This record gives sequence, structure tokens and C-alpha cells, in this order.
Amino acid sequence: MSEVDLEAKIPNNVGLRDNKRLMKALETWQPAFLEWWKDLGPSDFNEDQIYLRTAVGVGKGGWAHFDYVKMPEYRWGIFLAEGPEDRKIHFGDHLGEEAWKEVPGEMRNRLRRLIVTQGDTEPASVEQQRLLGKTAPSLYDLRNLFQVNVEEGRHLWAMVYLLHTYFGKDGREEAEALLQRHSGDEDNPRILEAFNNPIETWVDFFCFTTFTDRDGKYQLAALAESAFDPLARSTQFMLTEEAFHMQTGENGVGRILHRTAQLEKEGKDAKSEGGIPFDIMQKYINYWASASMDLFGGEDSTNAAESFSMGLKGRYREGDGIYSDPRALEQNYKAEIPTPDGKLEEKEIPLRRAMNALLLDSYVQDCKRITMRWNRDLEKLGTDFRVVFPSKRFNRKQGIYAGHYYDPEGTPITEAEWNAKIASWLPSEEDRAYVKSCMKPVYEKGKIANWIAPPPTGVNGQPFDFEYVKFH
Ligand code: BYC
Repeated sequence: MSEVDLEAKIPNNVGLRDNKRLMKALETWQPAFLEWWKDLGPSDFNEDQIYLRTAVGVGKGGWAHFDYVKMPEYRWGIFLAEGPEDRKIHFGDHLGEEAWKEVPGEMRNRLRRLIVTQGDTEPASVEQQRLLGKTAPSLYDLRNLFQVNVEEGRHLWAMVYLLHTYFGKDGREEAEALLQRHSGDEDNPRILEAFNNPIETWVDFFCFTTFTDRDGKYQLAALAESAFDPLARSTQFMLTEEAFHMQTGENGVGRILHRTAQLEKEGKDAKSEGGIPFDIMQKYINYWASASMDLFGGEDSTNAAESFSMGLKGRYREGDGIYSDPRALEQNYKAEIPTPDGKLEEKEIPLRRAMNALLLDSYVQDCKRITMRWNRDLEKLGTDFRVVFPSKRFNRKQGIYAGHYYDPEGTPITEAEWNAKIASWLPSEEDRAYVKSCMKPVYEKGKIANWIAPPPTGVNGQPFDFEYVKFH
């Protein structure tokens, strides 16, 4: 592992200074990235000074630095987590062999596809969130949005580094294509569906960072187990940044629910006060939770089986030795599969083919834990409303439940029942219009919109009324 080089044009600990060819390739890509940021990154605000965290190293504790930065001048760096040089592969068909420092020929296509798919989501999310700065509920939230955006930009850099370093000409072409596909573009959309859904409001943003970024956590965690060492180290370091994104979402949704409960306690009707009613929040949660569950791919997947057997993508926390069979050849996964007559039947899927389902189960458990935290706060505030995390069968477009109809509890229903109920389960046009009407910017230090509670603490030990953004 090379020393951290912060003076370089691209801060890094991958020895760029000594690898002139790679440095040239990345420095050629950099203007295209900045051009993309200008055209499709945050609208406006690029001349303003934002109080941002920048990754400056990989050591525990002191890896980040906070200061005012103009976003286009953010130091997007390339960092690999530290780890043992002699790491062994700990799952799949290559169990016990040395982890790879280069890409084995037969793994090349599948590995490239995984890296491209991961890389594609990063700029996609920045594009989706492009206009949100115009309606931020506070300077604190505005700053958090931009923190998430610049770090997604860095995550793109992390994947582009792998493509440029290990995949030659194909990799350079893929890196260019990552800036050419655009979220929601009819002709050239982003690869995964949830990354083409617009994020029009802060309610969408907080649900997205709660649920979609959390898919990111699980996918990155699975890739952090990889036998391809540079991918494992890149994604491990991305996970340190990812934690803040999920916190932004969890706290954001929690603060909206808190505010609505306060209004209710004061005997006020949330809607007439410009707050977000609980039932609308539940619908947004249903929508983003189900779209995010789709990001795990099919429950029964030969792609997933191959990625596991080749050692490219492991199970959640595989390296902690929590699974009894690291080859996953001895067990089956029990799944409830829809039958042609609309019922559910328990069937066994060979474990390797059920890797997406297993990862989804870990994700769902995590989401339920977050839901419980929101509900504890609601209980403390004395309100009766409780958030419910929807069933993994509800509103699915990918996997075994796609094309079938279930209510949010996961009970099979008919298409007619679905059509009759959809407006009470997912945001209607009217709900969206109402939420949009609440989104008015509050850019005054220490002030906040009426639909969301202030956070209990600020960023990096600063108070909520800190000047998180200095407008030019
Ligand atoms: N939309 O075998 P299957 C993040 C395709 S988020 C559209 O069932 P597989 C972030 C699939 O590509 C994490 N297409 O599943 C969060 C395949 O197509 P082909 C991103 C979909 O392949 C917030 C076919 O359906 N990282 O970091 O095992 C902000 C059959 O697929 C979808 C990764 O995803 C979908 N939802 O699993 C910023 C990790 N689902 O091959 C960032 C890398 C499936 O037949 N990606 N398909 O043409 C993967 O590991 C896998 O590609 C997936 C799909 C888990 C996504």
C-alpha cells in the first residue's frame, strides 16, 4: 500500500505519482468529470462556500478534514482501505487461495459488469438530486445534501480508478460511458431502475438516503468481501463515507415524523400547517423501500451464484466467519414462491443461487431496526401512528414477486384490489403535488422549514445555527 499523497492533483494512496500512464488516463478523465458536474451536478451553489468533509487518508479516526470549499474545487481522491498484504480468499470455489492483485482473465467480464453497475449508481444519484438545493429546509440540510453529492462523486472516482487501472481500453471506455448515461434519459438511462426515478422533494431525498443508500451499504459490503483485492479495499473505504449518507436519511425521515407528531400534539392538522401527514410519509416509505428492494436483483439468480462461486461478491460480513459453509454448497434457502393461481408455496433454492435473497434479508432486518427507532420517538411523543416497513413482496418490479400483486403486509391480492388500493399505499399525484408545495427554501442561519424538526446536533460538533453555507 502506498503512502497517502495529498499534494497530488488527485489525492490518493494508490501510488499515482509513480504510475504515469494511469495518472495521465485519470487526468484526462478529470475535465470530463468536472464538465459533467457542471452540467448535471447540483444546480447553482457552485460558487458558494460549503462546510464540507473531505477524505484525506484511510487511518481510523483522522481520515477526514472539515472546511469551507467550493464544490467544483472539492478534492476528489482515490483511497484504498488498509489491510493485510497476504489476504486469502474466504468463500466460494477459490477458498483459501491468495486474493488477486490483478483480474484473472476468466473473471474479467463479470467483474467489470459489477464495477460498472456500482459506478453507475454514484453519478446517477447526484443527477437525481440536482435540483434539491433550491428548496432546502435549512442551511444544515443544504450542506448535508452537498456532502452526500460530493462523496457520491468520489465513489464514482473509486470505480473509475479500478476501470482505468485493471481493464485497459475497455475500462477507459466504460469510464467515459459512466458520464454519458443519465438518470431518467429515455435513450441512455442509468442501469438500475431506482436510479432513474426522480428525486423531486426532500421527502424523496430522505427516503432515498435511508433506503437506497442502504442498498448501497449492503452491495458495497458484499463487494468488500471480494477476492479481487483492489475492489475489496475500495469498497471498504467507501463504506466509511456511506454511513453519513444513511444517517442523513434516517435522521431526515425521523425529523419529519417528529415535526408531524409535534403539530398533532399541539392539536393542529399537519396539512393545514404545511407539515407532512403521517399517511403521506408512509406512502413515500413504501415507494422507496420497494424500489430499493428491487436493487438486490432476483431472489433466485444464476448471476449471483456465479459472482459468489468466482469469489467476486460474498455474503454480508462473510469475512467475520459467521457462516458455517464458506462454499455455500451444502444448504438451501427457503423462499415463498408465487404459484400460477396466485398463492404462495414454500420452495428451496440452492444457497448459491439465493445470494441476492440472503443479502436482501440482512437489508430488511436493518430497515426494520430503523423503523423501530422512528417508532420509539413517535411513542415518546405520545402519538398513535407507527411506521410499518412494507413486505418484501409489495410493489416489486424485479425478482420472483414481480408481476404479482400483494398488499403492504405481503398478502396476495387481485389486480382489481391493487388498483382500488394503490392510492392509499403509494404516493398519488395529489400527494406529490402537496409535498412539492411544502418545499420552500430556508437559507437563513438557524432557521428551518415548518415541516421538519431541527436536528438534535449539528455537523462536526458545530451547532445547528452554524453558517454551513456562505453564499457568494
Ligand atoms: N433494475 O440475476 P438477477 C449504491 C437486471 S446502490 C434494473 O436477478 P443480479 C448507491 C440484472 O442486471 C448499490 N435491472 O440479479 C445508493 C440482470 O440483467 P442481465 C449499487 C435489474 O444480476 C445510493 C437481470 O436483471 N451496487 O451504491 O444478481 C446512492 C437479472 O438479474 C435490476 C450494486 O448494485 C434493477 N433493480 O443482481 C448512490 C452492486 N435488478 O445481466 C449509490 C453491483 C436486476 O440479465 N451490482 N436487474 O442483463 C450487482 O451486484 C448486481 O448487478 C445486482 C443485480 C445486485 C444489481
